[in-house]
Amino acid sequence: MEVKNIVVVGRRNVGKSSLVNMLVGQKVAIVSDVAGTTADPVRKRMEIFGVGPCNVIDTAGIDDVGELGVLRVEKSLSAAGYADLALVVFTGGGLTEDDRRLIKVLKEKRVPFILVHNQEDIESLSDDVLAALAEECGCSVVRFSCTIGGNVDELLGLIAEELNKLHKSKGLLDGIVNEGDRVLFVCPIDGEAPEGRLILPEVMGIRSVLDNRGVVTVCQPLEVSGMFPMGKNEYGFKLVVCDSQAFKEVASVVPSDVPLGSFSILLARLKGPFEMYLSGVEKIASLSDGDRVLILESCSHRSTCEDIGRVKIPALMRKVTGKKLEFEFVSGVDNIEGVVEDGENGSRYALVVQCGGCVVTSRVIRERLRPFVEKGVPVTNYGLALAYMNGLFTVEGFKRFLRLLTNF
Ligand SMILES: Nc1nc2c(ncn2[C@@H]2O[C@H](COP(=O)(O)OP(=O)(O)O)[C@@H](O)[C@H]2O)c(=O)[nH]1
Ligand SMILES: [Mg+2]
Repeated sequence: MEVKNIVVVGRRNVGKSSLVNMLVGQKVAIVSDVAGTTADPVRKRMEIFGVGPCNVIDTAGIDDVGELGVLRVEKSLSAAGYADLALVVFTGGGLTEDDRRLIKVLKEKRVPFILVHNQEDIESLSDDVLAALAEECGCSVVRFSCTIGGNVDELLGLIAEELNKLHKSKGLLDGIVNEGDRVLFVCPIDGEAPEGRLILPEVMGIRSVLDNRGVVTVCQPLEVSGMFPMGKNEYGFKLVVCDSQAFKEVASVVPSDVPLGSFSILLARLKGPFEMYLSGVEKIASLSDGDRVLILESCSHRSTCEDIGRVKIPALMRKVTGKKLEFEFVSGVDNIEGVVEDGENGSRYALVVQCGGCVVTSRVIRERLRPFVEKGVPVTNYGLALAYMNGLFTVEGFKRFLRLLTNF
C-alpha cells in the first residue's frame, strides 16, 4: 500500500513541531520557543483511520534567515513538493506575506493543503477571515491549539478526506475498464511468485476491475490458449494483461486484435507522466556513442529492481542500440538537483529512465522528473523501456493496448 506523505509547513514558531507531536501522539520533533529549532525535515510514520500508513513530516520554518536558514527553507519547500498533502500552520489571525508565498508554491506544485490556524488560545481567527481564506485558497481552514488540544480528531478527519479524494482517482484500470467489461489477467505462479499470494500490481489490478464493475478472469500462461477457443476472442475480453516475463509466450496465443499489455505498463501509467514516457522511450532509437543515460531508482534496497535497473536495462540498451553508452544511477528519493544542474547547455543526459516506483507515490516521481522535463530531456520508465527494447512496440496487440491506455 502506498504510504502517503503529509508535510507540516509554515513560518518559524507557529507550532509546526507541536502539531506533528500531537498528530502522532508522541514527542518525535523538538518543540521550543527558539525560532529555527527544527532544521532538517523529520518524518514519523503513523496510521490514519480510513487512510492507512502515512508519514508526517515536520519541516523548518519557511521564513528562516541566514546562510543556513536559506538552505533549510529550500529543504522545507522541496519536502512540500513531494507531499500528498500539506498542513499550512499559521497564527495571529491571518496570513502573512511568507504564508502567501508558501501557498503559491504549493499551488504551483499542485499539492493539496489544509490551513491550520494554531495558537487559537492566544489569538483567534475570526469567522470572516476564516471564510475569506477558505474562499481565496479553495481549501479547508481549521482552528487549532496545540496547548488546549481537543480537535485533533476533526483535523485527522479532514486529512483523511483530502487524502481519499486523491486516492479515489487512482485505480490501475480506471478509464480503461467499464461496467461489464471482461478482462483476462495472466499471473504466472513460478519460482519468482511469492509464497501463497499474488504480487501487488496483480492485486491492485483485480481490485480496480472490481471497482469499475468489470469482470476479471485470472489464469496462468498455460491456460491462456483455452481462453480463446479456435484462436477467437469468443468470451469478448476487452484486454489481456500479463506479467512482463510471460509476454512473448502469452502473445503467441492471444488473437492479435485483442489488446495485450503488462502490469508494469499499467503501473507506469498510474505512477508517472505516461504520455511523456511514451514519447521519451523513442529516444532509445536515436542514442549515439558517448551518450549518458541516467537511471533513477526510487527505492534503494530492492535486489530485483536493482538487477533490472543496474544490469538488465544497461545491457539490453547497449545491445539494441549497438552504441557505447554511459550509465549513471541515482537511488533513493534524495534530492537530485546536483545531478540535474551538472551540464552547460541543458542537461548532461540524453535520456532518463525512471523505475516503476512501487514504493513511492506518483507525486514523488513527477517531482523527481520535473527538472529533467523542464530541460527537455526525454524521460521514460523501466517497463516501457524494456517493452520497447524487447520489440513489443511492433506487436499488434501491444499497440492496441497502448491506444487503449492513451485514448480514453
Ligand atoms: N500558547 C500556545 N503556544 C503554542 C501552541 N502551539 C505551540 N506553541 C508554542 O510555540 C512555540 C513554538 O512551537 P514549535 O512547535 O517549536 O513551533 P515550530 O517552530 O513551528 O515548529 C513553543 O514554545 C510551543 O510550546 C499553541 O497552540 N498555543
Ligand atoms: Mg519546529
